[in-house]
Amino acid sequence: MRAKNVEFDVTYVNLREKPDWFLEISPHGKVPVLKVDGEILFESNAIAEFLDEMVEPKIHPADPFKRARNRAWTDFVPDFSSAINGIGYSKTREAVEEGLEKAQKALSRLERALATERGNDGPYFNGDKLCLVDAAYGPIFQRFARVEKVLETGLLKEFPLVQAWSDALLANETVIGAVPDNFPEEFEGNHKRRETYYWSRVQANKVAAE
Ligand SMILES: N[C@@H](CCC(=O)N[C@@H](CS)C(=O)NCC(=O)O)C(=O)O
Repeated sequence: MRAKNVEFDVTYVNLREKPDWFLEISPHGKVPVLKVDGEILFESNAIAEFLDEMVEPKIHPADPFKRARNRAWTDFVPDFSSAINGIGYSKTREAVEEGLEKAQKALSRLERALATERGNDGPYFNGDKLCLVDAAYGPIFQRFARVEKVLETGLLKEFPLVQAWSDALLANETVIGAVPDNFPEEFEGNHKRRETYYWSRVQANKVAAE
């Protein structure tokens, strides 16, 4: 919606204590849910495509082949996010190492996609403009960047096209503005509850800095 300059209100939901009104409107009990003109829509990709159909300028490709392949790469998001989030959610250094191996497989697929799909220098998935694939991957890179700042795995170094894509997304105002002001605290709180290795390193760094 930021990419489309649409006016909207956001209600953040505590997913550990889902309110009744939310459970009534969200068929899977998950966020995001979009309410527009009294109608309820759910599932990120369905919402994103709906918005792209309804509000100009379109950011999904006009060419049906390209559009289908864009959808296919957006369908890869759950696998990709599970591989990348696995690193941050690991509870031990050994688990981080295993997570890095899994993530490399997922990243090499994306590296190849960027090399073959685009036919230009980007920096976004389709070229110089943000598209729905970018909107789907942005939050994953954004979260991994916080983890990487602390764990310094160097994971993206082997994947220069993905690295450049991630850099462009992290610098994009639409992506930056997609998280609430208290995102850092929420992010750390989530890792504290999960007792992740990342969180233990954040604590160790704090002690070392004192
Ligand atoms: N396929 C869904 C996945 C949404 C999803 O997993 N949302 C998470 C937060 S990122 C959620 O609401 N989790 C709460 C739960 O599963 O109970 C989409 O893309 O919208």
